[in-house]
Amino acid sequence: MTTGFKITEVKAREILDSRGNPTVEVDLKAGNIIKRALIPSGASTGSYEAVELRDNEKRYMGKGVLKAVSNVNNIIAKEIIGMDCRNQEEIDDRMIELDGTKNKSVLGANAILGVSIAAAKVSARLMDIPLHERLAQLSNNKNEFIMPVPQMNVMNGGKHAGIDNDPQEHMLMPIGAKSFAEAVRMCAETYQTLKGLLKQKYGAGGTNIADEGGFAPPMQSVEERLELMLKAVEDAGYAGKIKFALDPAASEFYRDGIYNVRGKEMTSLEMVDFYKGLIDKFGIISIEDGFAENDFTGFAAMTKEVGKRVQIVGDDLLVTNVERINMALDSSACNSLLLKVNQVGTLTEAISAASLAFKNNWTVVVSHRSGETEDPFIADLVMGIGANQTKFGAPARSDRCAKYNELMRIEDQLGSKVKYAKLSFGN
Ligand code: 2PG
Ligand code: MG
Repeated sequence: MTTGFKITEVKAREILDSRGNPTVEVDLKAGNIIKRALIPSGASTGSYEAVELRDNEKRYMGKGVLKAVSNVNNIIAKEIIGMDCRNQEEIDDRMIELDGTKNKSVLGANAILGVSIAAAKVSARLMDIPLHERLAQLSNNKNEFIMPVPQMNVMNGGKHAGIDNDPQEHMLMPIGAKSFAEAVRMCAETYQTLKGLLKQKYGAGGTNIADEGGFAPPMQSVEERLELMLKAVEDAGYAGKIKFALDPAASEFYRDGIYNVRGKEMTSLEMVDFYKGLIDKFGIISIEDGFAENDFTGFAAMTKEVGKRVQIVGDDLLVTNVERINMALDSSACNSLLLKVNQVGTLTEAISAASLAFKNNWTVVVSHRSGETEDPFIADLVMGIGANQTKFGAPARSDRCAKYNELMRIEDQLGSKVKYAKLSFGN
């Protein structure tokens, strides 16, 4: 190994995320380069996710992450210092071994992931290549780079807006854009148009926003939200060019075999009909977590009914985990993976999850968490692995825009060589 690639310092600290809760950041040094990774945090988390270690003590209402910080500084650092920062798999394996559990409950996925991502960033810089190129190397992606189609969450409900028994995300998908910058503009204009419509209808209070920057007006149903979104798209001049996606996050309103959507109780099969109605009426082309995390039967029924024309995405269902993806493949439960690195806790494992999805002709959507930071890492990740779709929240608030801005920079730097993704569904 050239000594210039040897990891010489690893240092974690506690910082705040976009919700004002503590999270972990890690600085890692090799050669003369120090890079930093900031870790996001979910609210509607799946029960099969890797463990986000919290202190459960008085400070920060139990949400402190000093144990995770100490695990990086006192346990992981000792093992990792001296390793070659280019050996991503070895670094990640070493941490997995050190933790020794299936769900990273000893050291914490938040501790481990910080080191994993920081190592990838430092290696890219030392190899003198852009981060997205380095991530393409790590994921063995030899295709041309393609700009992704974003799913932008402009109307928030459910846990992210503090409403019970309510679908969570109502998103714009600008499939008719010619470039990523144009996709961002189309969605940002629609977002501002929607803001105007909400202000007219409810006054200033109607434009309050929730965790991911989308509006959380006092509306009673998904239909009402989608209707206003449709009007905003038309008023902004993008009819037909922007389609819709939903993430109901259905585990949050499922109990004892019954889904409760704002007081309306439905079985899995009734939910399939409910979604089919929305798909036809509003031009929805993607539905994530339309069913609860263990309702493989509901997911499979939905995929069978509409899976040829609609993207059926597994989030809590799959938790970026190869074992869960294999279960979904066995039961034909979905046709798309939502990829969240902190659900599994290392870059290497997240890349394996994406590879398995691609190998089975699924699509992959690279996603933020509802609690985010200013780290734009996932923008490089979507380019690197060639996922073609992102989910980064509304085109508002710096924690969300950091990712859109990073992708616009990458597009600008790649110039005319880079094309905007054409999706295989929804056209
Ligand atoms: C989701 C995510 C991100 P959270 O359900 O897809 O939008 O929410 O990070 O709260 O799990
Ligand atoms: Mg989700």
